[in-house]
Amino acid sequence: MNAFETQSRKIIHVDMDCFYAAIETRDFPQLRGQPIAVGGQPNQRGVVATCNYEARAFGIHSAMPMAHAIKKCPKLIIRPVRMAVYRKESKSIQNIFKRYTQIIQPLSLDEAFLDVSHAQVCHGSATLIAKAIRQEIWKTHQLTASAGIAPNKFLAKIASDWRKPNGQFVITPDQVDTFIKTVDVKKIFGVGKVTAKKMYHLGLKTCEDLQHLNLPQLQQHFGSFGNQLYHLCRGEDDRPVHHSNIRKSISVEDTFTQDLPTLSACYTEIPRLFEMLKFRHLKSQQKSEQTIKSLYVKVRFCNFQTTTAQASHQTLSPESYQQLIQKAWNRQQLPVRLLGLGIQYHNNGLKQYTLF
Ligand code: DCP
Ligand code: MG
Repeated sequence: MNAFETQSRKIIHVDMDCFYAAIETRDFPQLRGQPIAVGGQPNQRGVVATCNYEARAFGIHSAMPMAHAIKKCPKLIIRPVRMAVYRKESKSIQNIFKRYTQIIQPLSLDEAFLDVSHAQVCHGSATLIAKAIRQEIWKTHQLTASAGIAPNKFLAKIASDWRKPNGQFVITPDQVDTFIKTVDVKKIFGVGKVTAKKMYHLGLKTCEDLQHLNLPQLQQHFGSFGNQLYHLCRGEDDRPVHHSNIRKSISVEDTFTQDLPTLSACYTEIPRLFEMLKFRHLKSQQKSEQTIKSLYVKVRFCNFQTTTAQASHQTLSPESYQQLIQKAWNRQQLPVRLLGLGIQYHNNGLKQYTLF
């Protein structure tokens, strides 16, 4: 990603409000206005998956044992988890996102990141897109969603919590410096209970406190996480939104009208196939930058048996494919009816951080 793109990205984080509980009250309107929790029964050591705001007022929250929840609120209505229903709703909500952008990364059934940097709808305004999406979810599903709009994923996720429920919050690029200073270190992904405790002991409560430490100091206290912290506490996060359309691999192949009789006949086909592959690779790089993990070939012999060979490479070269074809061909040494060349990509970005 180049500097221009990093600066100008527009990311939306959409998070449904009390997702499972909201579906329950929508489908069973007689429950409206009462404290309800979705989850397992208290006598079966069930836990709260989620609960509505009426229940939250009693101090009930996700992951709390249901037995504990019912003690806090004896009138609590417990609804069983209807996973199939929630999944269907989730899928249908994701279809709404697709009308605004193709770059969608669902994080769970009720949350997703959307990259709308290049979206044309709503005059390209991320604020208006978020509003339109939320309105459409309400109109078609009678469910409310909250959204955060920011130049990156980290900030967008924080922002979506700011006006919950049924609201949205925008952090413009020029507001990042001021905004991030007040953010609690616990909001930083990767900072779990243990790290948060350590930070509090060091007197580090906000991102501003973290900013006072230089990179070697952060590394000294937090090891390899220090480098990420250095950027995150400044509101910097260049992780791309990973849409499922991102290709994990691309390939080209050709079936020949006449079998290629020898290995050297196979070699003569490499330049043409290689050019086709290179073209597709470059085109795919324009959509999202991905690094090459390995190269592979597919060889189908005249007896219809197919074999593949693969090797780790960081760059494309016809020579690498020649070696792979030789390796695959040697297994049968028969005339060849189909040849394919392929590239496997790294799952970039995801390996860098693990969210949740
Ligand atoms: N969930 C779960 N177990 C948890 C946390 C969540 O099963 N420990 C499920 C139930 C939630 C859904 O995932 O409805 C989404 O989780 P959120 O944390 O986004 O919680 P909600 O959407 O319920 O509430 P909020 O309005 O705070 O987003
Ligand atoms: Mg939610």
